[in-house]
Amino acid sequence: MTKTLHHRACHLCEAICGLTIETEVQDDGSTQIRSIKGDAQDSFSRGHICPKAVALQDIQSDPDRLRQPMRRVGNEWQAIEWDEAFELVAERLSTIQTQHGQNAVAVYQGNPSVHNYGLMTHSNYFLGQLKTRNRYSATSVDQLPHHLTSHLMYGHGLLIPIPDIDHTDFMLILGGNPLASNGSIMTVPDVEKRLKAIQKRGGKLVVVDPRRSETAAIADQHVFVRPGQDAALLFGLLNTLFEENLGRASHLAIDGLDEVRQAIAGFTAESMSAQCGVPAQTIRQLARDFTAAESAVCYGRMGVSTQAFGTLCQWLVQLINLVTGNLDRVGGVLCTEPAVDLVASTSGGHFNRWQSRVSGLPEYGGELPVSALAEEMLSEGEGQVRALVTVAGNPVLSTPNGRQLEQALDGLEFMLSIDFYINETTRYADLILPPTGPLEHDHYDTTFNMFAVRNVTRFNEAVLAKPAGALHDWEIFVGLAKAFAVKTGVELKPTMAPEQMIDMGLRFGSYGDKSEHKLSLAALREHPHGLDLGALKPNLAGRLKTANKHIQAAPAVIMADLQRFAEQPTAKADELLLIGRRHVRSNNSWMHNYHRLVKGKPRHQLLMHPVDLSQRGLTDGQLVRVRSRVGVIEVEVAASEDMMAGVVSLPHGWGHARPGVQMSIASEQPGASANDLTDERQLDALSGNAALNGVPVQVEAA
Ligand SMILES: Nc1nc2c(c(=O)[nH]1)N[C@H]1C(S)=C(S)[C@@H](COP(=O)(O)OP(=O)(O)OC[C@H]3O[C@@H](n4cnc5c(=O)[nH]c(N)nc54)[C@H](O)[C@@H]3O)O[C@H]1N2
Ligand SMILES: Nc1nc2c(c(=O)[nH]1)N[C@H]1C(S)=C(S)[C@@H](COP(=O)(O)OP(=O)(O)OC[C@H]3O[C@@H](n4cnc5c(=O)[nH]c(N)nc54)[C@H](O)[C@@H]3O)O[C@H]1N2
Ligand code: SF4
Ligand SMILES: [Mo]
Repeated sequence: MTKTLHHRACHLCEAICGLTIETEVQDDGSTQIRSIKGDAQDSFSRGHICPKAVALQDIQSDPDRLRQPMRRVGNEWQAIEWDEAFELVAERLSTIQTQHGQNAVAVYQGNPSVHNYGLMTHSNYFLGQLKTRNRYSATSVDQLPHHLTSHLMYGHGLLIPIPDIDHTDFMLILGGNPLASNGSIMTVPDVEKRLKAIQKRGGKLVVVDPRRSETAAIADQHVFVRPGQDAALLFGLLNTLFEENLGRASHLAIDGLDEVRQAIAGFTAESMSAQCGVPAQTIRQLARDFTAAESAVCYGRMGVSTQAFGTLCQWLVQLINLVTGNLDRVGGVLCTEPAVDLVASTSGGHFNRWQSRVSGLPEYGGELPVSALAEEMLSEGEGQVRALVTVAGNPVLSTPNGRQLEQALDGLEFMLSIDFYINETTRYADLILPPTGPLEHDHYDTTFNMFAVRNVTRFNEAVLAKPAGALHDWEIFVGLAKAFAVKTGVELKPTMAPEQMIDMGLRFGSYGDKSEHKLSLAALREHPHGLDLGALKPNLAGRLKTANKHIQAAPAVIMADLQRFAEQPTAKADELLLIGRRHVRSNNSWMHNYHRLVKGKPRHQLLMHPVDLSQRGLTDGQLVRVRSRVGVIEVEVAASEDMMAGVVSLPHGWGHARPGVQMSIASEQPGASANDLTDERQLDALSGNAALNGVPVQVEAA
């Protein structure tokens, strides 16, 4: 029996750890995975691995994973051939568009899309042909405020400054829990060691979070904040920096800073304190500590982008780094210089060129906010959405008011899902096209090298051969594109394989043919543990894509949003506010079907402070009913001293008890969906991003 060692980056989350995977050919000719370990020879991840990567073998062997196209006939699923499937899609979608217009077909792309390079290179080969304005993705339940802020301030939505975690002396984290998430818009394998290294070199870690998270637990200081009110805290911080003259000059050309200073003059630490629940003295001291450090990073992630003032938060984060001289500075925040550079090779994006039909929400980069998707299906009239294509997503569990979306999906004329599970969303599809599994295709990270804390690059071959009759995601898109082009009489430009595109990206990039590195696909194949291209360096002046090559500190649409902030209604004292959380053994909605990840005590409970429990006569472990404007769920409650009083925490991605879901292990421990409570009308109105955090709820005994 032949054993082989493979080196492979893990692309389940943003950390892109190197793995060493041992396979063995069996007597019957099949190949089995023997072990999955961290790759100590990857200089970036240094052997780090988490439990999700070990479960890659479970994804591979999962009997519930689809391996051929499935067509729904009534409540039955029937296998069909690929060509027949492509023909069916082309026929149904072209007919619907002919009858009702191009916008009658909507598209939703989920999170794994950006982790799968073939999806990145080829999804638009087909989806672009649909020419619909109803494009949606997980971006608007996640990081949209980051893109919008970078687009407005730096001229490109992907030009996002990354914490220089390995060199900083002070790290202020708001709304991120990297010990559970392994870092986000900060690709940082081995994050716990890197955070502790800050402390070892005499630096400080401060976490702002309504829950004493795993990251807060190792921090030097943890500050509780009222959910959804980080903007108030950040205004107080920035105001203190101005008022106490704590700023440091920047080498960058900046427009609009005086305008900002004047506009926020009234937002003092004292006036912001009640709103965010942080004492004014704490806010002022935080500003002083931040500037006293030789270098410092302010980093705000998921928890602060998915709230009512998410874009203001991300803008304020940028300004705090900028005003203290930490933007584009070693030990502060720096932009990457990736080997395949989407900032250099694409335009800066656009915002609010058109709006959603029903609620008038703004597009960003050609996509509309997903909170509008259900109403675009349910509201009759010209332009109503009648068909949907989902790609690597599960919006029923991952977008606000999932129950309303279910109702909308049920009324569609046609739905196609490109996914390998029959889950809470794809069960509504007429047709499911399953791609190869994660170890069956090769990998180059087009997305997360852009956000890594070092400049790194790595190409890896598939670990397992593509099974006979299977197609990769990109091949599915090529098949769909061809069938659709024939049906609609469009002449399709030829395409090439993803790896050839990467080869071109590498060779034309700044480490390519014209550089000393001479990077190409062939060169990367010789370095299966990845290549380190060095620490991040100051480079922003040369990378800015604004018209006058200056940083725009006071973009007009952001300045206009200050009014909305100032006018927000004061919160009711007695209401509980719902927030979310992640766990290292869970991955959004789709990794609950692997025994090794879900075994042990349940992790989907509602966390609640003991005082809030006793006030309601509730006890630890009991079943409770949680109610919001849009819905009600039942879930077990767990008492937790780590919660801020008045705040409850529920992880998203659970709620697998829906009929028709074919995920046997996930269904045994279904949990409840946080997004049966989140509200599609609660938005960061500026960007249209969903405000998933800070949702008012009531909790009572079930
Ligand atoms: N309340 C609340 N809601 C949230 C969040 C929260 O914190 N709280 N987080 C939000 C965030 S940050 C995100 S990113 C979204 C995620 O939301 P989504 O992206 O909608 O959902 P996922 O759970 O990531 O589902 C991924 C799907 O892709 C499939 N899949 C996996 N790999 C592949 C592949 O290679 N190819 C194809 N074709 N399919 C694949 C899986 O089977 C699964 O069905 O959820 C958001 N929703
Ligand atoms: N294990 C695991 N890793 C993952 C994922 C996963 O599902 N599981 N998902 C991946 C994805 S798609 C993403 S986007 C990233 C996200 O990665 P992170 O941004 O690190 O997200 P979370 O781990 O959800 O941490 C968000 C924190 O925000 C806090 N929070 C909630 N509301 C507020 C608020 O109003 N203010 C403040 N200051 N804090 C608040 C929560 O308590 C929580 O601790 O993780 C990625 N990595
Ligand atoms: S942290 Fe875990 S899931 Fe993320 S890349 Fe590393 S091994 Fe994979
Ligand atoms: Mo995400």
